[in-house]
Formats: sequence, structure tokens, C-alpha cells
Amino acid sequence: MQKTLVILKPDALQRGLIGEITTRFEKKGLKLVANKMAQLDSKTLRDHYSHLADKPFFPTIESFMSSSPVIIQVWEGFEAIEVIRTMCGVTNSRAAAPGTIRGDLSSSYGSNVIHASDSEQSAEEEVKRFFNDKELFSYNKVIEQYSYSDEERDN
Ligand code: IDP
Ligand code: MG
Repeated sequence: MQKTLVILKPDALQRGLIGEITTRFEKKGLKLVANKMAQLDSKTLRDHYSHLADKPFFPTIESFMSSSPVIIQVWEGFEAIEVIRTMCGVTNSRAAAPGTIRGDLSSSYGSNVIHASDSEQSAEEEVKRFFNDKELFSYNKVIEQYSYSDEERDN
């Protein structure tokens, strides 16, 4: 099963959306395998958003992402990276489809409530950036057989 990293951004925490977003992933059948609250520092943000470090809006991202603690989660499931990206919607929340997390819960490009890994490589790097082995859990959920078919569960 794939693992993917999610950050519930400062606007999600401030606006009381942690439960709603977490519930969406739980209801989808994904498994929470790591969860913490953290205050992100400048070095971590520069690593995490290295693909945007030279953009003019990078200082805005940095100050927004460090403006309050965030919730960091790892979700596990069959094709979880793509499933969660699809559930998030596109980056600009104003253009994000209704029914998606960004489309339903925000109206901003920058303050768009959630980060989610966008590829297998970034998921692997991002999970390692925020969690050590002891903080990542492997466990069975009794309901798993009802979340996936037998073939899917073997992935
Ligand atoms: P993603 O979060 O949908 O993967 P990225 O391109 O990786 O989008 O950008 C990371 C974050 O940087 C976005 O979620 C958004 O908060 C912010 N961001 C990206 N592009 C812009 C922009 O053009 N204006 C303002 N903020 C932006
Ligand atoms: Mg991204």
C-alpha cells in the first residue's frame, strides 16, 4: 500500500477544519499511520518547498506556513497519493472543483488548507522529512476487507 504525506496548513488549524478534513480521509477508507502537530521552521520550509524557493511569492508562503502550528499526517491506502491529490483539488482553491477539500473549504491560492505529496518520490522524501520509523505505525484495521477488494488489498 502507498503512503502519502499531508500537512493541514495553519488556515485549517485556525479555522477549525482539522476534524472535517481528517474525517474525509477516514470515510474514504484510508488508514492514518502517523500524526503530529509541529511548528515549521524556515529550514524545513525551504527543503519542503525547494521547487518554489526562487518564486517571488516564496516569502509569503514561508510566513504563512510558520504563522501557527500545523498538523502533519501520513495516510496509507491503494494508490493513496493520487487519491488524496484528487480529493484536495487544484492548487488555486477558487478554481478547485466543488466536492474537493480546497473547492469546498477555501477560496485562496496560498491559503489552501492542505498540502499533499504529488508523486511516489516526493511522498517518500516527505514522509522521511517529518517522521522517523518509530512515529510511523503499521497495524491492521478489522474493517480493511470492506475498504478494498482482495486484489487491491495485496498492493
Ligand atoms: P500544491 O500544493 O497544489 O502541490 P505547489 O505548486 O506545490 O502546489 O505549491 C505549493 C504551495 O505554494 C501551494 O499549495 C500554495 O499554497 C503556494 N503557491 C503555489 N503557487 C502559488 C502562487 O502562484 N501564488 C500564491 N501561492 C502559491
Ligand atoms: Mg506541491
